[in-house]
Amino acid sequence: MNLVNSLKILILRGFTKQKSSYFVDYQLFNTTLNGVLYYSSMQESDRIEITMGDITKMKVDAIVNAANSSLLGGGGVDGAIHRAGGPAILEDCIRIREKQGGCPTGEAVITTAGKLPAKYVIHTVGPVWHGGKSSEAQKLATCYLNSLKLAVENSCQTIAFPNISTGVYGYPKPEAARIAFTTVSEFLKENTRPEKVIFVCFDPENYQLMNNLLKERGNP
Ligand code: AR6
Repeated sequence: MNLVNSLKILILRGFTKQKSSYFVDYQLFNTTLNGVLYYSSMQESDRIEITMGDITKMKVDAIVNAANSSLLGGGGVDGAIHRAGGPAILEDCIRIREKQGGCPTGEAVITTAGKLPAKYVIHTVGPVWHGGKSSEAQKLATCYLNSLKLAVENSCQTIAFPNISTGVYGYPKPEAARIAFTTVSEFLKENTRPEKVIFVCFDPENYQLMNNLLKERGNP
């Protein structure tokens, strides 16, 4: 009996959908049987984690730096990454500057992570907050998007983000959190990689905001 004929005598009698599975009743010749079909119900929000702490300590494939266009380092998370990662990061940044100049707002570049536990640092330049009428939202979304694309191109399965632009650059935290969360969620919906995105918050307000967004999407 070939496959087509065997399928003709297998009649689906009904099914009930449960979380992650279908209970199926089917008829084979004169016998009614049942079985369970499992399927993956993983949502993009299952691939997002929120944590509080210092991003330089993260053992992930890539951590993202909230850099400035010069790529020569600065304060905040940028300063922390260069201090903890050592001179190899700056050397790579200088090589990139020699090739392409600096890094425009919204763009991203990748370097070694030097002495950090991560494999790479992805440096992106967030927008300075000027009141919201200078395409800040679109530029901030592009930072997340370009960092994710660069991570995928470099086979990174895990990536950690700080709350880009919410420090020295003055972006209002609630709006920045929503842009970060939405942009990352949409990317994960369309792409199987990276497997995991971690938002590493350094202050309780950002941590609370990000957690609220994750809860809105149905995660505990
Ligand atoms: N781990 C995780 N997050 C951190 C850490 C850390 N170790 N340190 C600070 N943050 P900022 P920006 C958080 O100012 O606003 C630099 O001088 C911080 O609490 O680092 O994008 C660059 O060179 C805040 O929520 O970056 C640029 O000139 C977030 O990281 C400029 O600042 C971003 O704050 C970029 O400004």
